[in-house]
Amino acid sequence: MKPEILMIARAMPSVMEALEAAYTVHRLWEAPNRTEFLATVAKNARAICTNGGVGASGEIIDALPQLEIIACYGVGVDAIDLPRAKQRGIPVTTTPDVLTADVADLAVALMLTTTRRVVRGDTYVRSLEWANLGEMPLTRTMSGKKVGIVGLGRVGQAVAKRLSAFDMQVSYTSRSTKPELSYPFVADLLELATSSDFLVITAAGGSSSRHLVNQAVLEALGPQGILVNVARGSVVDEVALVAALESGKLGGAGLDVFANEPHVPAALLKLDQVVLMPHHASGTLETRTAMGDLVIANLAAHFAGQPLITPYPN
Ligand code: 8YV
Repeated sequence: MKPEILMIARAMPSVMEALEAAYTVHRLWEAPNRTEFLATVAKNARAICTNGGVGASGEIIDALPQLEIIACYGVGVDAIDLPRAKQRGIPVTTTPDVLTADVADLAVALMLTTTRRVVRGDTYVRSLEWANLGEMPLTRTMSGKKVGIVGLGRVGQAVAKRLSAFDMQVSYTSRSTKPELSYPFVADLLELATSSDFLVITAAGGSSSRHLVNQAVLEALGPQGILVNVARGSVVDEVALVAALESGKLGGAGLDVFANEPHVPAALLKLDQVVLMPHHASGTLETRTAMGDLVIANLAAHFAGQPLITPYPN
């Protein structure tokens, strides 16, 4: 008999097919009544398969007495109730490394599209403003400017590496210094924002980083400053972000993540100094396939009694 697993959110079709071939998959997102579904249909699930955005709440973990493992299709574990999982002795796996390059690429793309107004330029051509009004307003240079990276983990380091090709001066703040890297460490985020033209957030989400980027930090980044976030919406005080952008105290923002996804504050939708993406930094066929392969391999290892491939922390 196939082991039963609870899927909290849908994965790409090839991953769904592979999981369905090996397991009896209970799809929580299709359940009209989640509590009832967990208590009846899914109650014998031995694994949870989830993603970085939705995670696994303590309530879901508690609802599954047979639960043995949580496999996350992503690297962020901020939405997984880790203390609850630990209490039950349930290991968690994530998908590190395979998404690093794509997430870093999107961070750089957001920096460029925001500062060079690529989305605005596209509209300018399509709407015939170019033909009718002439040259669009001037944009701002990215190459050679100063960047502050918030959280110099795998993704932050990959962003820094890419930015050296743009002759940018990279500094960072992080939970711990990385003496093996040559970038200057700035302990105080306010100081980092004050001295940066771009602030790029690649830090993990969760309670310790919640609203780290607040009104003071945004205003320190300043009227020409650009904020880029490919980490978690929770790291930024979104109300303060909207206010800083509306008042011109912050120059622009390139955002892949938001506080209450998939809902984005209406005020942000009206601002053309902002470039928005639907939490899609890892959303390429190549990376999502590799992430899916890791989820499948971790579950297979677990059910074969083998060591997990990428247990968290990793
Ligand atoms: C994914 C993420 O978009 O890795 C993470 O933590 O948030 C993203 O890579 C997500 O997990 C897949 O839906």
